[in-house]
Amino acid sequence: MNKILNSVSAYKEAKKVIPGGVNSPVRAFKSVGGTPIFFDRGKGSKITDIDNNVYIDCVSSWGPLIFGHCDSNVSSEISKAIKTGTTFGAPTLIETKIANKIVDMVPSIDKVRMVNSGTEATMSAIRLARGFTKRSLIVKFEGNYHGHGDSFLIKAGSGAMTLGKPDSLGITENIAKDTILAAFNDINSIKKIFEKHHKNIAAVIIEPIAGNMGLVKSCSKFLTELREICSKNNSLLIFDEVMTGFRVSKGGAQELYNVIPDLTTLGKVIGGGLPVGAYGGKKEIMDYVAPQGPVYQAGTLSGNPLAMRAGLATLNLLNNQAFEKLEKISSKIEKGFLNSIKKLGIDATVCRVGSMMTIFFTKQNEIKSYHDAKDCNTDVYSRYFNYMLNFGIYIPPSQYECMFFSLAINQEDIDKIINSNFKALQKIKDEEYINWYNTRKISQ
Ligand code: KE4
Repeated sequence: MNKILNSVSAYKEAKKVIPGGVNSPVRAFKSVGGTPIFFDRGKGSKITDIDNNVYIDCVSSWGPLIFGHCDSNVSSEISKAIKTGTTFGAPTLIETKIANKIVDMVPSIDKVRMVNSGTEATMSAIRLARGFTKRSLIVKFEGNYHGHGDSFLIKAGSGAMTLGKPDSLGITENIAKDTILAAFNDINSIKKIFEKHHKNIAAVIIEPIAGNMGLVKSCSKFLTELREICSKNNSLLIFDEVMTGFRVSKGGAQELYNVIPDLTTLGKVIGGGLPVGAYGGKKEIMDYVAPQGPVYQAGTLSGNPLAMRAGLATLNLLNNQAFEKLEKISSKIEKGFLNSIKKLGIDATVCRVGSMMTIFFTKQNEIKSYHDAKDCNTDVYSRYFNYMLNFGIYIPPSQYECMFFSLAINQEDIDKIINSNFKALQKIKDEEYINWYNTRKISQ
């Protein structure tokens, strides 16, 4: 067992001055138990905790670190900004450069505004949608997470789902009434909502590949039909690609599915590990954003050269070869997981798109909805998580999150991840046998 005494004492100290001892709830290990691990350093595919335990990182800081920790190209760009100035609160050339890069890479984006987080991007996108359409209602999907903006914390995924509280205190009735919930992958639930509210719906926001209830793909026709319904009703379709943008392909999920939204929100990879978000879309919509148009949005550090240099360095490295390599890494891991599940006869399934993957502990063959995900066995997941942690593999501390593989993962790492998964599943199988045997003994 890994010694984590320093994390234990660090957590005690942190809780005295930080709510829950963490700066984001999902880091608190609430659904997997035990003390959250405090990390000290990372390099490539490895991260080291403050007790000097080394792990292969399959979280990548929840997605941003597609090239792994301390990538030399990204680091050298960051060091340039440190010497020339990290922020001016005024326009710089690099902002136009990264904007042009995003316009080139993302099919739906003619113009883009940089912000500082995915939450800022999604909050701004729905304000823009309401301003552009002069309508108030927003439709979101159960289990989708779009950051912690008031309008979104209704049956949200990610940390809200992990903590078993899909809603949040502090959201007023007035705010909640303008958010309507639909069922993911259920086009009839959308049709019913539009039949009732059609002229009042400003936008539908969706994770085109859901990553916040674990990984749940959109069924092939679902996004196409959603696009048609929004167009027919003059409601905007917003793809929240904070997780999938520049992650599942150069052009994100919209490129994979060939469905073009009106607005796209971005984050994570776009900042190369520094705080960056963005929202963009069709020129006629984006021109509504201040100071060009009447929809206000602003930010002291939006587009700061430090973060832009890290982001642009990352995007410039994301070529076809990078995605081919990432696909090879990810498919090998997926295959290894599936072989072990089959060999051991474990009730589990794996869902993967590109370098995003989730192992679900369930008897279901496929997870297609929020309710499918909710029916998974989170107790088994928490035991699995702790076994993997002790074998030196860091995966998300929640069944309702995704693994994110980085390009820094090598063949030795892949072998270790697959072997550790086999050992962890073997332990679960042994536990199940022991439980079955003890139950049988009691019943005699
Ligand atoms: P941030 O505000 O955390 O940068 O982005 C919010 C957000 C928006 N949209 C999607 C699809 C997202 O996945 C996120 C944030 N993702 C979570 C992980 N599920 C961030 C981790 C955390 O909350 O600590």
